[in-house]
Amino acid sequence: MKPAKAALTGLLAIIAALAAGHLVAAFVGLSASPYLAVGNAAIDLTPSWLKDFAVSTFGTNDKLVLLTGMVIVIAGIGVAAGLASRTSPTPGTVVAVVLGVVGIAAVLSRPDIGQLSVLAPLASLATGAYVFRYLHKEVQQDESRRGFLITAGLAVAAGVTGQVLGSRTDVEGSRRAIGDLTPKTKAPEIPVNADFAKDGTPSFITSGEDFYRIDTALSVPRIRAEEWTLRVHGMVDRPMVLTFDEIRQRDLVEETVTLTCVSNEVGGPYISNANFVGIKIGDVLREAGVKSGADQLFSTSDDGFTAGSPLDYVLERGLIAIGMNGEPLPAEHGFPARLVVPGLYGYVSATKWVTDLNVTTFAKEQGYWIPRGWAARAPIKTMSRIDRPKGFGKIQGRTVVAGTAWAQPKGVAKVEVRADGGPWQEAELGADVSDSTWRMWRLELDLKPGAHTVECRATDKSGYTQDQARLDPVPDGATGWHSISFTVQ
Ligand SMILES: Nc1nc2c(c(=O)[nH]1)N[C@H]1C(S)=C(S)[C@@H](COP(=O)(O)O)O[C@H]1N2
Ligand SMILES: [Mo]
Repeated sequence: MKPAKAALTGLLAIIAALAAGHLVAAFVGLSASPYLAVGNAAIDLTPSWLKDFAVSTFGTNDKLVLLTGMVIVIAGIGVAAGLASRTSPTPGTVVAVVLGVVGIAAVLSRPDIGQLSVLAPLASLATGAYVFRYLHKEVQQDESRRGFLITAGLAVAAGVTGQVLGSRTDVEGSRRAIGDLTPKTKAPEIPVNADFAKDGTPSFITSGEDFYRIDTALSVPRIRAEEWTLRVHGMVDRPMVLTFDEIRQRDLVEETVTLTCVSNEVGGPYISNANFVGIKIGDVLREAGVKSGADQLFSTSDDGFTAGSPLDYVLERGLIAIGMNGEPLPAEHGFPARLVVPGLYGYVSATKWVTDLNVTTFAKEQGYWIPRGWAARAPIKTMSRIDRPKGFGKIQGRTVVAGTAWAQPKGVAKVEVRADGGPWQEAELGADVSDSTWRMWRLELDLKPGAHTVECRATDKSGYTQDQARLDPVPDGATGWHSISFTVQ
């Protein structure tokens, strides 16, 4: 057999094998693609000094460098296997089987991949062995041209189809593959009297679908956990790169935290509450060793959004969250990981799809919204909202006023309500779950038929009662008492 034809036989067989694996992986989770699984296993096996070197040398191209290197190695193996099989197809078949087994081992070694995923490297093994023997026979019968063309065509079609199908379902596959996130420290059980949902407050825990969503992303960044990394650098002694697996293998904590958007108007909807699972940023930063003089944690998302958080807040209570309400984060809320810092508005803390943590100073870096007119430092203001009655509603019978109050991280101590400018009356409060969460309240009023206006105001645990002055959300959050007008019939 001519060397060129022998080499091409090996090369095409290996391409066909990878393409078949990629196609099957589109259905069982793209990270099961033998090609990607071997790459990810290589990343995991890489010592962290080499990883840090690759990231600092090639930046975000480090993955491209790795995958290109793998193409060259794999092509080389294919050519060598072909050349070794000039008289008999056995050596090439053995290579196909050995590579298939390596692929299976790579897939099985990944803790984030389900059992079914093994079908992808199995498909590669079978295709590689079959195509190699088929081409080998065609070459010996001098009908190689047709065989080469068919194989190349089918391989390209399978690979492209796998990539298109796979990258579409990709993120959901990656989320599913993660399965349950079991925190070592669970958030305390939410007592039944934490909300007054039947009186019109939101439910204490907001579901992923109901959770408010604010971001600058035109399309939700689609990042798979298997390929995601978080870089920690800047004013630290030991820069680090964390993978999703490294984070989930640490002691996970669960905390109930209420997120709030600075652009929320008085009475507005941009506030929600969830059980977040993750690790303490403080633990990571202490491992990295924060240098003196740093006062800002500057976080960057995959889509380029940035936020700057005061380092003291972050060290005390910041989380790198990978789960929300018992599941991996929903794609819209930052999958695979986001920051959650109780007490800070989202735009200066809650970076979704976070990929980079830079320990720096406020003097040096400005987050996305700061040059656009918003304050660099934005702790959440003590506020409250009336959820029922609805504005301009009509009420039959007794009047129940119910709502929400928040003052993360101080906590809500008291909510008062008044009708028609009369005396303030203290509302009944829902269970005090955590100072990082909202607190629900309700009050029954005895109002005569006719038009009425009710107002509410919260007092936090530091003793501060929220300001009456109506301020716009720009630059650091709205203030003012929420009021609702309605009619009792
Ligand atoms: N990547 C990214 N993260 C982001 C934002 C963004 O625009 N891009 N918006 C922030 C703002 S302003 C808020 S209020 C919170 C909202 O988080 P949520 O959409 O999960 O409720 O995310 C923060 N994180
Ligand atoms: Mo926000």
